[in-house]
This record gives sequence, structure tokens and C-alpha cells, in this order.
Amino acid sequence: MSVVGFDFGNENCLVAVARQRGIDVVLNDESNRETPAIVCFGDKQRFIGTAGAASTMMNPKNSISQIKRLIGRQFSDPELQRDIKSLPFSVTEGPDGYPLIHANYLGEMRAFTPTQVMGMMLSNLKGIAEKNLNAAVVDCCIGIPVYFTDIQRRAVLDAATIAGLHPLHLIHETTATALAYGIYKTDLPENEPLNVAFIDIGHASMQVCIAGFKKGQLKILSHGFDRSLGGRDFDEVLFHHFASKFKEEYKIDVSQNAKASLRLRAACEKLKKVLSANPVAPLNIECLMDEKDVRGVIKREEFEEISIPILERVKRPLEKALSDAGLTVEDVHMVEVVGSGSRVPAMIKILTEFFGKEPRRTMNASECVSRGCALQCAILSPTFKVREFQVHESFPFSISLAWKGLASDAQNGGAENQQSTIVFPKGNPIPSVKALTFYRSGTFSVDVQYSDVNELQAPPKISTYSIGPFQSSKGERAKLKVKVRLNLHGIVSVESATLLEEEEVEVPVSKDQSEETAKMETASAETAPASGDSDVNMQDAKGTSDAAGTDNGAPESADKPVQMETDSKAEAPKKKVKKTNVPLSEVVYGALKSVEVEKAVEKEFEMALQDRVMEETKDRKNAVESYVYDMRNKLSDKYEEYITDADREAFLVKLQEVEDWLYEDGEDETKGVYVAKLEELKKVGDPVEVRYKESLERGSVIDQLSYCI
Ligand code: ATP
Ligand code: K
Ligand code: MG
Repeated sequence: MSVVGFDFGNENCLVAVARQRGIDVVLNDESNRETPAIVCFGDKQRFIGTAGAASTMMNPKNSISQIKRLIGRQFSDPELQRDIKSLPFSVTEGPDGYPLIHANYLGEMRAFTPTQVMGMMLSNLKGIAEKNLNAAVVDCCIGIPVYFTDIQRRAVLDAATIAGLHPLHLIHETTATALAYGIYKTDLPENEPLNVAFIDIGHASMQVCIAGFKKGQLKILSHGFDRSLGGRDFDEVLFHHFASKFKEEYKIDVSQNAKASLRLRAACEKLKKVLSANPVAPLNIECLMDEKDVRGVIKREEFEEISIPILERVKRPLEKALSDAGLTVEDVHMVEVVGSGSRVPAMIKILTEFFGKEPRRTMNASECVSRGCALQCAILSPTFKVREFQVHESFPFSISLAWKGLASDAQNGGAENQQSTIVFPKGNPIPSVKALTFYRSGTFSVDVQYSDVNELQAPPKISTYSIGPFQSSKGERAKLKVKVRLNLHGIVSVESATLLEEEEVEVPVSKDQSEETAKMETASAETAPASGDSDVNMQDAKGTSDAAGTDNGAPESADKPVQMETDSKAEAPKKKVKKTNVPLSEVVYGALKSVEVEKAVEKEFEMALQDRVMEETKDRKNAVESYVYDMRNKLSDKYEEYITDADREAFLVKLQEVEDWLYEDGEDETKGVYVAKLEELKKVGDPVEVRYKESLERGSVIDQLSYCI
């Protein structure tokens, strides 16, 4: 199996692979470690990654970037609305309320989902890994921002499927960084943990996590984030600064011109980087708009001043992470910054001020996420031996289950009796399984939802499950055990429902069963009615087969805050319990259906084929061209004696004709035509080449002979 980690950045993507001697970040076709997250749609093919970035200026409206911002978000999301204002390509609302990206591809307008575009990008990254490993890549780990919602996580998985990848683990980027930091440390404490704050400032967002390290393990204590605070916000500030300056000075309005906007934004990003190392930086763009050359200059001080609104927001996620961890700044022993956005000196100033100590850059700021992902993949891989190191991950949001209460409770007033309980509180370990017990007489439904809408910008409801039909043997309310799983990727689903029926036959109390009772102890949530109508109990369902691996740091704590009611029946003489699986049907809001994913896989296959055909066509065309040049040179050089003058003249004329054809009628032909054209030339050229080679061989035979004598 392949051991690969992908850092899918908003701006830059990195691919790391595990080899016997360790983890390597690998180079793409252009020999870069970072691959821009850009897909450019062309008349004949797509250009992805570095090639996509190169095509952006020529073809801005069809160059899709910021994919990570768009994926899994509703069109009405205010952040998305803000983002698309500065994007050069068109984004509209799809029939499902999610965005559609429009681009001119193969000569006509096409619509793509952000998931599809991410799939294209991932497929390119997969190709980079495969070239380097010289093997097929399927299994992998992909980094995701900790703030990604359920639907965003699902979308990343779908994008991976489209790319032919199978992520073993979507891992929080900050956790990947913490892993890459901790696993090599040989001096971690045995008892009191070493608390490290990791701050990742990327292109579009900022993430914080506080991790406690002990020998052989790390535990994520808390998270903080700002979804919209990153390097690009500084670009934006500079962009507006210069745009309004140029409006005054040069009477040009770049906002009216997609290409000019793009060029000014790119120049501002460069300027920002120059300001990280210099106190002043110039900005010169030739022919920006209306044939006007523009010039400007800015001092770092002024840049920091106009950036105050951004800089002011840096502290909030830090404070949140600290308070969620129950720590003070003094308890944080080390501060590590990563992400290239952190190179802005003002950022470091704020971090230093906040923590009272200088942040360190122990890790490679741009590579650590991909390295951590590859490490995680190696840990999960049976074929790699990795130093024993446990990662206790924690989930950043609270997740509830909601259902309608029993009809008898609704009698008073007749209103629907909506109930809910927190199944996975914020900070819950990942993965985790909980079981709830319901008493019902017929099919019922439950909603999985976020407990606190303020924490995220997403609709609260994640999914709805219909549970049933089932039949209770005695016509009473049946007892059902409903298992809810928070999986390794941080995706929540109702995994199973089981009908529990006590059978008449009494059986002696065995050791096994008393253990089972102990496991069942926790119980119904506060919100559940206390009467005999009580319809839900909750428990941890630890130790189920695939929650393994995290058992250690896992759910010792989670449910304590809610005082659970003990199920009285559990105390009665032990009876045999018959378990029957109850059917489940699932609706996940905004998720692609599996047929849609399948369709997208097919489409991706077609587009990839088209790209390949075009690459091969270019390749065959180049072959004709270089044959023409090469043969022409050789005909007046080493082949001169092996062809008659008349034949040479005729051949040179033919070569000239083909060269002219390449620039005219033959400019845009199919692969087969170029292949045929090369054959045609070789028919004339090959005999000459053969005669030349034969004479060389004769020559070498003679040489050898003379040597023997
Ligand atoms: P995200 O983590 O948000 O998904 P990403 O991982 O692609 O995005 P990074 O590659 O960590 O982001 O950082 C990219 C940002 O860093 C860009 O905004 C870029 O302009 C900025 N950046 C890179 N070098 C410098 C520098 N020397 N000074 C200031 N900013 C820089
Ligand atoms: K990155
Ligand atoms: Mg990043």
C-alpha cells in the first residue's frame, strides 16, 4: 500500500511520501515542492497545478482557485458571498443551494461543483506521488482545516473518490503539524505534559491548537480558529490601498477589469513578501489598464497600519484555545508557528506579545502539514514500522441528536415535543461511538445536528435518519439501541439500530453479562422525560471493533456532565436478550449521492483522457518538428555522403514543406495525423540513417582489426 500525505492548501499543495529512510516532500513535474491549487480550463484540455498557475494570466475567467474556500459551503454562506466577489471566475447557486463554478472548457460553458474541481486537483497531486514512488497511489492521508464541517469533510472524501484516492484518515492540519513535531522528539516528559501551542497562518485562514506531549504520545487539548484570517487578507488590504490610489492618480478603476485586478492582486502578494524582509517595497506594473504604467511604494509601517483591522482579530482564536484547554499563557511551554502567512512580521509581534515569549519555527513552515499527513499514513500502514506514538485527537464541535418525544408527552397542549441531547461534546475524542436507547412502538426519526450554531457558519442540521420498521413481540414499546459514530475523519453518522428483546427464558447471571450491565450504566439525558415514558438513554459504546487504536485516550470523560438515569430493567433478573438489526435510512443534507459521485468519477475519467490525448498530441507534434530540424542539420553534416545530391535536395524541400505545414494547416491536427506525418518523413530518412550506421559499424570493425594486428 502507498504511504502518502497530502496538504491541500488554499494556495499551495504539498505531497509527502514515506520511504524507508523517512518522510520526503516530493517534487512536481516543474521541480517545485509546492503545487499551486489552480485548475485552468482550456479550449482543448485542462491545466492543473503549476501549469494552471501559468495559464491564469492568459485565461483568468477559466482559472479556478480558492477551491478549499468553496468546497462544502452553501451558496448563501456570507463568507462564500464575500469570497466570490474577488474571484475572477463565475460562481452561481446550484439547484441544491450549493455553488456551481462556470468555466469555458472545450469551447463551451460548463458547470462544475467545487468537489469536482478539488477532485481534479487531488488527481494531479496523486500523479505527482505516483511518479515519485513509481507505483500506484490509492491509500493516503489528507489534511483538512479543523473547522471543516461535516459536509465539508464528506465533500473532501468525495473529491478523493473522484481522484481515485482512498483516504485512511482526514487529519486536522494542526494535528498533522503536532505529530510531525512530536514524533521525532526524544526528550518528551514522562509525567507532566509539555504544552505546545501550534499556530498555522495559511493563505485564507488561521488555526490554533494546543497539544500536550508526553513520551510516546500527544493529546490535542483544544482548538481555535478564524476561518477568514490569512495571508490573502493582507493582499486584499494592499490591493484596496493601491486600487484607490491608482483611481486617483491614474484615473483607472481596476475593479472593472478582471485581468487588471488579477495582476494587481498578484503584485500586492509579491509586495507583501518583500515587506516581510524589507522596511520599504516598490510596486511597478506596466500597462496595468488603459495602457497606463503604474508605480507605487509602501513602507512596512504603513502596511501594518492599514492591516490593523486584520491584526486585531489574531488574539481571539488564541484566547479561545487557551480557555478551552483550561490553561493560562504561563502553562504554554512553547509556541510554534507554521504556514507561510506567518512570515508577516506584524503577526509574530502579536503572538510574542500574547504569549509573552517569542514563537519558534522549529518546523519547515510550508511542509509540516504534508509531512504529518504522511507520518499518520505510515502509522496506519501495516507495511511501515513507525516509532510508537499515540495521537489523541479531539473534535472541535458539539454534536447533538434530536428527536420528537413520545406522543403521550405531547398530549398536554399537543405541541410537538422536540428533544435533544449532546452525543459528542466539544473536545470529544476522535473516533468515538456512543449508543442511545430508545423505547418506541414504530418507525421514528432522529436528526444529527450541531449543538451550537454560533460556533460555525453552517446550517445546524447535518442529517436525518429514519429508524424502522421493527416489530416488538409483545406489542409494547420496543427497546432499541441506536449507535452513533464519530469516525476518524470527524464525520458523524448513525451507524446501526438494534432491536433488543428480552426472551422469557431466564438464564443464570454470567460474568459476561454483569460486565455488559456495567457498560450500560450511564443513561438518559436531562432532556428525556423522567417518567416511565422515558424514551432515551445514552452510553459510551467503547471497544467496538474499529474504534480500536484510540481506546487509550478515548472516551473516559465525555458524558459525565449529564447525570444519567439508570435503566431499572437492568437490575431485574438476567434474561436472554435477542438482538435484531433494524433498517436505517439516511439523508445527509447537501451531500452528493453515490450515483452523483459515480457520475463525477466517469466525467473525471473522460477529462483526464482528453488531457492525456492532448499531451500526447503535443508530444507527437513536437516529434515531427524536431525530426525536421534534426534531419535538416544532419543532411548537411554527417549524412551528406550517404544520400545523392538530387535526393537530398528533394528531401530538404519536403522537410521545408512539413515545417510550413506545422505552422499553418497542420497547426492543430490530431495525434494520428502527426504520427502519420513522421512516418512519411522517416520513410525517406531512415534508409539514409541506416547507410550511415552501417558505415560506422564497418569502421569500427576495421578499427578492431587493426587493433588486433
Ligand atoms: P491554507 O492553509 O489557508 O489552506 P495554504 O496552506 O496554501 O493555505 P500557505 O502556503 O501556508 O497557505 O501560505 C500561503 C500564504 O503565505 C500566502 O498568502 C502567501 O502570500 C503568504 N506568504 C508566503 N511567503 C510569504 C512571505 N515571505 N511573507 C509574507 N507572506 C508570505
Ligand atoms: K500549504
Ligand atoms: Mg496550509
